[in-house]
Parts: sequence; C-alpha cells; structure tokens
Amino acid sequence: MIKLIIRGGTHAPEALAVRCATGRARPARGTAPTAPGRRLASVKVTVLVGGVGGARFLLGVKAALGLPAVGPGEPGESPHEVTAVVNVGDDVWMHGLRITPDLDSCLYTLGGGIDPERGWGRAGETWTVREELAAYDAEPSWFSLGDRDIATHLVRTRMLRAGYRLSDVVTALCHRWQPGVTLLPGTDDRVETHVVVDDPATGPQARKAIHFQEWWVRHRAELPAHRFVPVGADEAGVLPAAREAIAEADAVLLAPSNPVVSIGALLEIPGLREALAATPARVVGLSPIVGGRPVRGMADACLTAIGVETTAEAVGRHYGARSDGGLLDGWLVHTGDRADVPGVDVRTVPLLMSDVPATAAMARAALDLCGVPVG
Ligand code: FO1
Repeated sequence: MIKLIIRGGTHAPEALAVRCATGRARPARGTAPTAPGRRLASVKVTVLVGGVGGARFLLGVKAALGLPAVGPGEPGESPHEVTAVVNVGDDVWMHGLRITPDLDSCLYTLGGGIDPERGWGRAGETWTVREELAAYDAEPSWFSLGDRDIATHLVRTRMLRAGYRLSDVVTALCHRWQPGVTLLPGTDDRVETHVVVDDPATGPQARKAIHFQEWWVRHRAELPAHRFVPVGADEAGVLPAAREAIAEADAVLLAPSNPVVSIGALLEIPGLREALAATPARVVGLSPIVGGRPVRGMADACLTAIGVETTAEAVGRHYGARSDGGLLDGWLVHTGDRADVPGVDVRTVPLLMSDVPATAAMARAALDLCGVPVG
C-alpha cells in the first residue's frame, strides 16, 4: 500500500477518506418525504461550484445554515451539512506542479487564507519563486505562483505522484484548512477544459486548442473562442461521493459561477448531469449575470462562444427546466432583472455578494425556493 507522510503522520488513502470538514458524525436521515416548505431539523445542502464566485457563495450558504462562514465551527453548533462539488476543468500542470484553482479558492476562502483582493491564492503572499523562475526565463511567465501557494501545490503533486486520488488530496488539505464543508472534486479523473481558437500563424483557417488557463489568464479571454473541449471526459466518471451527495441532498444549488467553464465543465463529467436529473431534491440556480453583465470574471466571453446571450434569462434557458431534460426547478435572478424560463420557478432577489450577510440572504432565498426554509 502506498503511504505518504504528511505533517509527521503516516496516512493511507483509507485513513484519509473521512469527512474533512467538521469531524462530526452525519445525523441519520429521516425516512419521511420532505413536504415543501417544512422546516427540517437537519438539512443537507449540496452546491455545485467553481471559481471565486462559487467559493464566496459557500460562505453565505454556511452562514445561512448557522455555521461560521470561515472555519469549521464548534462540534454540534449546527446540525446542517454542506457539500461542495467543485469544478476541476481549470486544473493545470505548471512548472511540474498540479494546480487546482477552484478547489484551492474554496479551501483558502473557507479556511481563512484567501487573498481577498485577487480572490485566488494566499493572503500575505510573497513572490520570490516567481522572480527566480523569471531569472531563468522559465515559461510560462504569464501564470504566477506565490511562495505560500506553492507549498499547497507541492503537497498535492507529491500525493498525486504517490498514487493518491485527487479527492484524497483534497481531504488531506482540508485537515489543515478546516473549511467546515465537505469539499469534493467533481471527479478524480482528468477532465480539463481546453479552448479552440484561431491559429493564424499556421494558416488563415487553422485552429488550435489551448489550455483554459492560457486563454483566461494569458489572453484575458479576448481571443475569440470557437468551442470549449472537456479533455479526458470520455474516460472520466463522476466522483461516487459527489453522486451520493447529490442523491441524498435536501437541496441542490448551482452557485452563481461561470455557467460555461465552471458549472458547464462540471456537467461534462459523465454521470453528473444524470445525478442532478435523478435527485429527489429540488435544484435551484443563482444567476451570475446581473444587469446583462457578469458579476465577476469574463463569463460574457464564454457565453458568447457558445451562442448564449449574457442575460439572466438566457442563462436560465440554457440550463433549462428539469421537467424538460434540463437542470433547474428554480432560478434566482437579481432584483430588476427579468427572466421567463419555461418550466422553471423564477424569483427575483438581490444577488450581489457584497458581504457575508448579503450572500447568506441569497442562500436562504435559494433554499426557500428548494422548499427547505432555514434561518
Ligand atoms: N489568475 C490570474 O489572473 N493570473 C495568475 O497568474 C493566476 C495564477 C493562479 C495560480 C493559482 C491559482 O489557484 C489560481 C491562479 N489564478 C490566476 C486564478 C485562475 O486562473 C482563475 O481565476 C480560475 O481558474 C478561474 O476560476
């Protein structure tokens, strides 16, 4: 059996495959069906997330459930449970290290280590390694790894090379960061988003595929994208724990994350869309588009590439009604926006994550629409 020593302890994968968040035993599930609107003593919420918006939304979900937004909370403080199924499409190899930006944004945000300005990477970061790499002309120079952040990538890469699954690595990293939610990658397999763009250097009609990070960070999503390709999806499968978290949830939420390269990339993982279709819980999404613009990031470039308008209505229609083979039972749009999404219960609430209380109010509205009122 492969063993890895982390922080003085010797861990086998079996030993790591435990709940990383609170260390609390999961309360037994009731057998009676949930009547819409009935207040449950213990609520299981599963959230599909990606990127900075997803990580920040989780702070609000925790707060809505009476958990401290940051950190694990006290044992027994809240009977509720949050599981985040996190996008891995942004994951990339850089300088021989495996980088998982969306998982790390969740870890650092919920664990109190995030840089609040950037929304990614560590607070109090220094950049000595970046400077040293630049002195060697070591490419890629357009992607910055901070010194503190690199320690996370070193631990992750070492564990992956030792044969651990990504989900085992996340569990191990949660021992340090104590996010207070169960963090799960959508899959243990490699399903990486690549972007097809023009390649004028090769010929007038030529195209090439570049990694999502190159398109996003190096080109600031300004190169017109023809399509997004989930490399590896053919041979991948949804993480069994993620499938179970969706199947056993009282409420499933789609965070206000990028609909194409965050939520959309998760949906490319075989089995995930099916899990959403089959869950007895209601599925409610929150629009990341407010007043015809992304709240954060460059989702408009991604939506344009797949032929979807940058409006809350168009994204809601793109997700579609679960009753019609789509994803949604409910769709929250920002106050002042309107959306007619056939077969979907649309409500209007403030959707700006300006602080934790505002984000908690969004989460409460979403849970309410799921028929699971809290707070
Ligand atoms: N974003 C940037 O704009 N520039 C960077 O150099 C950069 C480095 C980086 C390193 C680690 C990490 O976890 C995230 C990083 N990001 C960087 C953010 C990341 O590219 C994207 O914002 C996400 O992948 C989109 O969700």
